[in-house]
Amino acid sequence: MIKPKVVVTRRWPEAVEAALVEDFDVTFNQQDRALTSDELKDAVRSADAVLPTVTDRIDARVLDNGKPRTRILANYGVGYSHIDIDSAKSHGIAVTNTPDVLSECTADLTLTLMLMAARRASEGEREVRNGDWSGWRPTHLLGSKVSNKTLGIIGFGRIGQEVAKRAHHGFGMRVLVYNRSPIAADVLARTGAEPVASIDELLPQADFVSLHCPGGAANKHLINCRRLDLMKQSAFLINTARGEVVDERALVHALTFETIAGAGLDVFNGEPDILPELRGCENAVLLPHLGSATRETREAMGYRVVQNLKDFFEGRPPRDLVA
Ligand code: 8YV
Repeated sequence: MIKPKVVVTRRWPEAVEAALVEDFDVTFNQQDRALTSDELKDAVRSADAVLPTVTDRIDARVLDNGKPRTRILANYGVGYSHIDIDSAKSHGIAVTNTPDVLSECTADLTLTLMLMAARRASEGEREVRNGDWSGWRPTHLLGSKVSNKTLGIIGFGRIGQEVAKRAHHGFGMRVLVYNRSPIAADVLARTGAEPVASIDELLPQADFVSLHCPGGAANKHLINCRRLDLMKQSAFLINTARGEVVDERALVHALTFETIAGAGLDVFNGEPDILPELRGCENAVLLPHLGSATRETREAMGYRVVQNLKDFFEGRPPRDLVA
C-alpha cells in the first residue's frame, strides 16, 4: 500500500518521529526553523497531510493557492488559532488538534508562573546570577503570599480545570471561574471552583487572574486597558493561553505604573519577537512558550497526532477533529 505523504513542519521528539515513519512517507524539516509562507504553500500543494505547530501561520493565502493536495492539517498542539479554519473547511480540509495530553503540564507551568511572579523568583535569580546579592535581610525582595488567596480563571476547559484543582486542593485557594458556556455541577465540585457571571465580576475579586480561553479573533485583547483597571493593584495576570488575548501595550502600562503587581507570561503577540518595553518590566516573568514542554507531554502530543492521522487515512473519524 502506498503510504500517505506527510510534511512535519518542525522536529519532534525522536520516538514520535520514528512512529510516524512506520506508517507515512514523511518529510521532516531538518533545520527545525519556522517555515515561510511559500514553504507552507508548497507543503499543502504536495503532501496529503501537513502537521503544523503554533509557529506556522496557515491562512487563506497559504490554502487558496490552486487546489491543495492536503486533506488534513493534523496540528501538534491544542490551540489552533494559527490555522484559518473557515478557509480549511472551504477546501474540504480536516483539522485536528491534541487536547487532554498537555493539560497537566500546562497547568503545572501556570502554577510555576503564579509562584514565580508572586515570589519575585526571576528578579531574585537575576540578582544572584549578576553577582548583585548583598545578603539576607528582612526586607529583601518581599513578594506576595499565594496560599489561601483568590484565583480567577477565565476559560474553564481542560487546562483551566487542572489549574483550579492544583490551586484549590494544593494551595487552599478560593477559585472563581468564568466560562462562556455553563459549567457542569460535577466539574465545579471536583475542582473546588465557583462560577461568576462575567469577566468584569471576576477581575476585582481576584489576587491572580489566569487566562485559559482560546486565542483567535474572538478573544483578541479580551484583557485590555479597561479590564486591567478592574484588577486589584496587588493582583497578578498570568497568561499561558495565547498572546493575542492580552493587549500588551496596555499591560506594559499597568506594569510600569504598578496599577497591577505583576504578570507571568508564557505566550506573546508575534512571538518570538517580544515588545522591548515588556522585556524591560522587572515585575513580569517571561517564559518562552514552555506550557507543554516536557518530554512526556511532547511525545504524547506526537502520538495523538499519529493516531489522528491513522484514523483519517484508514477511513475512521479522527478523535480530535475540530473542523
Ligand atoms: C504547544 C500550545 O507547544 O498546544 C498548544 O496550544 O500552546 C503548546 O502546548 C504549541 O502550540 C505547539 O504547536
